[in-house]
Amino acid sequence: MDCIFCKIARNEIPSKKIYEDDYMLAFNDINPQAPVHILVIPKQHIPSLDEINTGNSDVIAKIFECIPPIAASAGLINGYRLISNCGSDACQSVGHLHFHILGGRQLPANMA
Ligand code: DGP
Repeated sequence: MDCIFCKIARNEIPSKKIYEDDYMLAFNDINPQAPVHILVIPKQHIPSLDEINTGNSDVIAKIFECIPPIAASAGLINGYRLISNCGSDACQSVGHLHFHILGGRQLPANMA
């Protein structure tokens, strides 16, 4: 698989890991848009939100269970934003499902 996030999940490309278990990996974004900018990915290759289904939604549930403690461990006591860009209109640039955790400053109210 020539997927950059699969390579990060396999430790073939280095990343600054925040959290890891059998199902997911959280690491710092290479181009942070906020003081805290963490990406959370499933280790299995799921291209985007559009490919979540009954066969892989257990992993998605595990990711969502882990997001609050990951945010808390990053010190995001005043809140954070969770984003997943899906497809070209949303400017998804890496074709491996990922969730951006953004925080550490007041974020703009209008995202569009
Ligand atoms: P998106 O536009 O939603 O597909 O976001 C992809 C994010 O992935 C973008 O914020 C930059 C980040 N990214 C791309 N390549 C790498 C990499 O090799 N390492 C890390 N840590 N982040 C990457």
